[in-house]
Amino acid sequence: MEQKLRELEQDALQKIQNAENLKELNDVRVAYLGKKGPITEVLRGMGKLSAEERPKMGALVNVVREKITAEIEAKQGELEEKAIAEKLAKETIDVTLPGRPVQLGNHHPLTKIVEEIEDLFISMGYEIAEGPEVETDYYNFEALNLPKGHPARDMQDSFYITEEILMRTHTSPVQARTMEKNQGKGPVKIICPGKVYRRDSDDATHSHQFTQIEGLVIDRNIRLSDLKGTLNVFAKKIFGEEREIRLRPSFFPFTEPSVEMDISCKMCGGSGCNVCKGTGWIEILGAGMVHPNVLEMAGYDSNEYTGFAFGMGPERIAMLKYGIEDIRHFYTNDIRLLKQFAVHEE
Ligand code: FA5
Repeated sequence: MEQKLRELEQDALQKIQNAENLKELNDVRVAYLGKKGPITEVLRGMGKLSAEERPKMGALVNVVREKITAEIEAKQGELEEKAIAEKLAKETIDVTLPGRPVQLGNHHPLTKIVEEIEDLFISMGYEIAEGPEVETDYYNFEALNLPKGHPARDMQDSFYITEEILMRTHTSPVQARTMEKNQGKGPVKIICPGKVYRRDSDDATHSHQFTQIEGLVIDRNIRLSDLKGTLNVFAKKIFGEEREIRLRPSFFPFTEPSVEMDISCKMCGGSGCNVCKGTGWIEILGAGMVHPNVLEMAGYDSNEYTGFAFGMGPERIAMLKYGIEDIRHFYTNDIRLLKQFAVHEE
C-alpha cells in the first residue's frame, strides 16, 4: 500500500507540473484529492489493515495529501501570475489615443443674467429675499396700494386660483412682506428675484410666465437721487460704461413719484434705429419712491422713513445684452441657443 501511495504521489506531482492552465490544475486537484479520488480510496481501505499498520499508513496518507495540496497551491500561484501577465500583454492600451470628450453643461442665459444682477446688488450691500409664487390678493395688490376694483389692476392681468389667491403678477409682494416683517424698522435693502405670471399673450417680448427682480431700499433720508445713482451703476455694470440712462415720469400705484428707466440704445448709440424704434432709448424697468400708503400699511412712519423700489424683467435685459430677438427662446429649450452661452462660462 505504501508503494501504491508513493506512486500516486509521483504521478500527481508530475501532472501538477504538466498543468498548463488553472483549469487543468483544478482537474488534477479533483482527480487526486476529490471524494472519488485515489487518496479517499486508500483511506477507505484502511479498515482492512492491521492495528499496527493503520496509524503508520494514516500518517503517510496525510503526508502525501499535504504534499500534493502544497504543490497544487504553489502551481496555482504560478499559473495565476502567468494568466495576469498574458492578459496584460494582450490588453495593452494605446495612451496616445485622444480621450472621449465629456459633454459639459452650461448655465441657461436667464440664470446667468439673474446671477450677474444678484452679484452686483450683493456687492452693494443688498440681501436676497424670496416670497411665494402663489400669493394672496392682499400682498399682490392691496398692500401695494391697489385696493379691489382699482383700475390699475388691469395693468397686470392675473391668473386667479380663488377670489383671494392668485399666481403673483410681479415680485412687489415680496417688498410688502419684507417691510411687514421688519415691523416699521429700517434699514431694508433687498432684491427679490423670482417667477411671475400674467395672462399676457405670448409674443416676441411677452411671456405668460417670466422672471422679475425687485429692488427695495428703506431708510431715513432716502431720495430719488439715490434711486437714480443706483440704477445708473446697475446699467453701466450690466450693459457697459458707455451706456446712458434716463428716467421718464410714469405711474405705479405703489410708488410716488414713479418713473420708467430707459438705457441708450447700444445698436445705434442713441441716433435711432429699428431696435429702439427710432428713439435712441430702450425701456428696461419701472421704479419710484415707495408710496407713503404702502409704507404706512406695512407699519412704517412715512414721516420718518422713505424708500425707493424698482422692478425689472431679466428676460428683456438678457435679450438686450446678448442680442436674443425672441423671449420664447428662453423657454423652448433649444439646445443650439443654450450652447452658444457655453463659451461665456468661466
Ligand atoms: C411691475 O411689475 C412693477 N411691479 C415694477 C415696479 C416695482 C415698479 C417697484 C415700481 C417699483 P411692469 O408691469 O412694468 O412693472 O413690469 C416690470 C418689467 O417686467 C417690465 O419692464 C418688463 O421688463 C417685464 N415684463 C412685464 N410684462 C412682461 C411679460 N409679459 N413678459 C416678459 N416680461 C415682462
